[in-house]
Amino acid sequence: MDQSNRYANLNLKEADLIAGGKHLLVAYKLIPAKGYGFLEVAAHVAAESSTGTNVEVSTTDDFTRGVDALVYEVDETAFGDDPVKGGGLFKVAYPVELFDPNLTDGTYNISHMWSLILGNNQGMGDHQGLRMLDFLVPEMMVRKFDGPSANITNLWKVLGRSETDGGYIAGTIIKPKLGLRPEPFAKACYDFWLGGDFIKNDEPQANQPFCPMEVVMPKVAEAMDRAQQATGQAKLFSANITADYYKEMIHRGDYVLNTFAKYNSASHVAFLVDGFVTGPAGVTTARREFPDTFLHFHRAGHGAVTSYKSPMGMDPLCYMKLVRLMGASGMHTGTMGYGKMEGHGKETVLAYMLERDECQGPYFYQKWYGMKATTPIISGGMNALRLPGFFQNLGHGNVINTCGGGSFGHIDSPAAGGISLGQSYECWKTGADPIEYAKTHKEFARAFESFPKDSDKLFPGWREKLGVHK
Ligand code: RUB
Ligand code: MG
Repeated sequence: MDQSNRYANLNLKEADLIAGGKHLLVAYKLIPAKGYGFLEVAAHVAAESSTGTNVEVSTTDDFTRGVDALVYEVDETAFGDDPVKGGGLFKVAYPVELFDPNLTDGTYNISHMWSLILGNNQGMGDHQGLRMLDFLVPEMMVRKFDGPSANITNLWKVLGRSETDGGYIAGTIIKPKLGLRPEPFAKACYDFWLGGDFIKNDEPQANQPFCPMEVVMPKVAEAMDRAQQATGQAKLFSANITADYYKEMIHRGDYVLNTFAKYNSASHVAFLVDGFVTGPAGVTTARREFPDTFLHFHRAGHGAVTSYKSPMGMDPLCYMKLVRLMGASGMHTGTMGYGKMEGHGKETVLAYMLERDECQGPYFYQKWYGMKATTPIISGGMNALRLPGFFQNLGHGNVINTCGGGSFGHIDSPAAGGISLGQSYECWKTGADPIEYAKTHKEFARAFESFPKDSDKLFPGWREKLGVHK
């Protein structure tokens, strides 16, 4: 049934909708299934995502019609006819009345918003692809989401740095991903902390029988204390507290904080939550139960909905916006084409959307009205050689970066790996030529020998220039 006479109004002007502040706007890419018209399917999306279904229902009244979501802009050929990347563009205006304030405190919740704007419409049979490209949240809604309570400024404070421009946080992920028992795990932490700032649990490291949390965490806390004494510097640990049940998550969080508190280091702890698999409920549990602890949003699994390989799901930018609204302190943005995960250089907007108070997205200019920034976390196949190009592309280095292979793959030691990361940042910040810089910075220089494939690609002729003949 073509519902475009009810769920589309192409006379509405976007500028008026934005000025009115009473709608949440969404831009979608659509490939209709064979035999269906573009506007017909777009209108079905608006219906299915608001007041309608695929047929007229007798229970609809005038009030119901007043809160219909409406298609207000259509460009059927915007992206061409490629079966994955192609399709047309349409935009929908959702009245704010459709969204769900909490019973307890009137704040909005992402679970509901997500299921409305990218829920049932994903499974509709009359399209071959429906992907959310961007959305605009009006001020009255932005102000009623939790947003972050902590971010990189809290970590800079612990590290004794400037709280406005504290610079790069050099981190790692304990590798191997699984299979370390408590002693070797804590040793790996200590060895890295001799050279770097921040360690995170790899996302599957939890409470396995070969490395129980209640055995390994005390050892990690003790290793942190020793590393702090050995280096005279503060160190940070992001502990995985992901769990299905909120009480289990809170229990893990309390346990970790109490364990580090024995060394006065509770503020040196962040909580890693696999926010894609726990969903907003898991993230909000951590955000609200532990507002003083940096909430590290790891996004394992997100590719199932954000990959550019799919005509479905949402662009990563939308995911960043959802995560800032939820209140994560830090969020993985990928490496913008410089590491091993899918991505490209123009994705700097993912970081800017998290950090800035106003940011131009691909379709909408989002204002955050003073909501705290979410810190970009750069991770996935990075090392000291890849970082200068990354910083250059992003334009700054006020990020957390975790290099697992890039630290534990350094040929000298994990500490040398950690030092090489900090040197790489200094090299970029001072505008030095990486080869010249390597001549006087041993750990950075040895990164060239540790990752020769990258060296060959990024710095051709490096062997001759650095006198390496092996
Ligand atoms: C990286 C790693 C992280 C991924 C996540 O290990 O284990 O979980 O970076 O990716 P390594 P993303 O540094 O050895 O590659 O940040 O894209 O979500
Ligand atoms: Mg990982």
